Amino acid sequence: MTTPAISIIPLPRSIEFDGNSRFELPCAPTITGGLPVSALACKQLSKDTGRQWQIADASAPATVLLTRIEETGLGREGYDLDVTDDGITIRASADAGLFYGIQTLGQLCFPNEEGALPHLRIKDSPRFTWRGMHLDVSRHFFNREFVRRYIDLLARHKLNVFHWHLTDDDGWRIELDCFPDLTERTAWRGKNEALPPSYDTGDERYGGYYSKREISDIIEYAAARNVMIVPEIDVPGHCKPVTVCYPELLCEGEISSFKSVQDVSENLLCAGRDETFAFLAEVIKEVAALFPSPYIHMGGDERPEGPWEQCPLCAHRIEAEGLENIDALQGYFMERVRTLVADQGKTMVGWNEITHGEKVDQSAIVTAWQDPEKGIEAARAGYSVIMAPAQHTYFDLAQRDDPSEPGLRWAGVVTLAKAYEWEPIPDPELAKRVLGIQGCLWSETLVDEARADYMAFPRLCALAEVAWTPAGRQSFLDFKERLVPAHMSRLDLAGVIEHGSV
Ligand code: TNX
Repeated sequence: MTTPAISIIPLPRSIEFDGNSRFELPCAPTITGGLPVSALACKQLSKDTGRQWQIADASAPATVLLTRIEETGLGREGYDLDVTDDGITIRASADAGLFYGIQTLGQLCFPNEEGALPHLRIKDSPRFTWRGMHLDVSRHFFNREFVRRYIDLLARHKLNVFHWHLTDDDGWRIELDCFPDLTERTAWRGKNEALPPSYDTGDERYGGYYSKREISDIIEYAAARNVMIVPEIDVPGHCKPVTVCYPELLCEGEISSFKSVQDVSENLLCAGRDETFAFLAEVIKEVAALFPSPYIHMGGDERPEGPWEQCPLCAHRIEAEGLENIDALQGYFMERVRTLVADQGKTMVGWNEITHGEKVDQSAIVTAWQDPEKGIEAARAGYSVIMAPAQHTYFDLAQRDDPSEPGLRWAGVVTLAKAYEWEPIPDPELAKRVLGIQGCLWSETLVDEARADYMAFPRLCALAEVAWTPAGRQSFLDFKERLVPAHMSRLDLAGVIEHGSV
């Protein structure tokens, strides 16, 4: 018997073929059971296969039967999928599993020239519970249609977290009733705007933001696809819009000459002023009410040196709180922020610098970005960790050595092989602290949607397989065979405008 060519990404936990028989897809396939997943499935499968999928009426036998069963032994995101002479059955214990079964079915159906599926049985469930992708919408703005397509593409790759980097020095993108100035004034940059021009967008007025209504719609769109949205409000650095609107939150003293890594001045909130925390309490309260996710990302990365070191108010805070040094002040700041998040019944996530000064409670979650060692350190210190080492997961970095290749290079070049070949749990003893992995798409160089796609794909496909497939089943060579041409044609179909090297 020859193994039929099927190209599923991410590769399922197990696939068994049953002889050489095949099941012919009818011209108008039907789905039964599993509402509301089945309605979405009909839409997606019709688009992907060019056939008219419909919800079956109960009297006729259906092409696909979706069943919720008590226990599959595969968790809430797991499913099993059977193709026999009688048709296709997908079983799962929750909608998430049914949805993922449908994604796999979609890949069995396209590309598929014969219009027939081999008899098989797939048993599948994810390796990690946190399978994320991030998007920076501040350095360049991406409209809601792009964000929806991005979420759809995440879901098709069985990724389940969208980390939405909503605020940074180059634009505030989330509408808040408590501080409407933030979007009215600093969602825009340009020659005559509150924020100066940056990242090649020149003198013209450039920017945009999402209204609360639009955000709620996107949350709903994501939830239907088993994607949780974790919003990020990045503090205390990366806060230029905040300090433009509310300069009273800046440190005292001569601070304008201090610059952040990205060469931005006056983007750091003062740790000595109580007003800073009063401001953050209101912001966090409104963000917590808007997003159903139990997590809020509060940043904590890349605090520029200088302002806190020379600020009399920060010096006073250090003394009053008995803090040892500036690192401890940073820890103090993020721990106070964590408490504000916890007051809203949520858990704070932060970039690995939140461990500086050893003040932040271990209930916070750490996104380890600088290198894998940072993740190991945080896990050893008792934090749950999301592994996002730039060397493997930063898709804003160039994907080839070629100097003409777009993208940053501060952590080297992230080839497709590097995005695929890495182990998120370098030390088995820390396994239970590693919640999962995440890719990041920072947008300094993402001048438009085509460029964003070019940087994200196909590296995102590699990330998805590292996040989902058991380590022992991963093989870069095999992945590439599934990627080209089959999966690349799916990316085209899903609207990916341009893609990077394979
Ligand atoms: C570091 S990752 C940053 C971002 C940049 C990114 C560019 C992190 C927490 N901070 O502000 O956009 O590098 O790769």
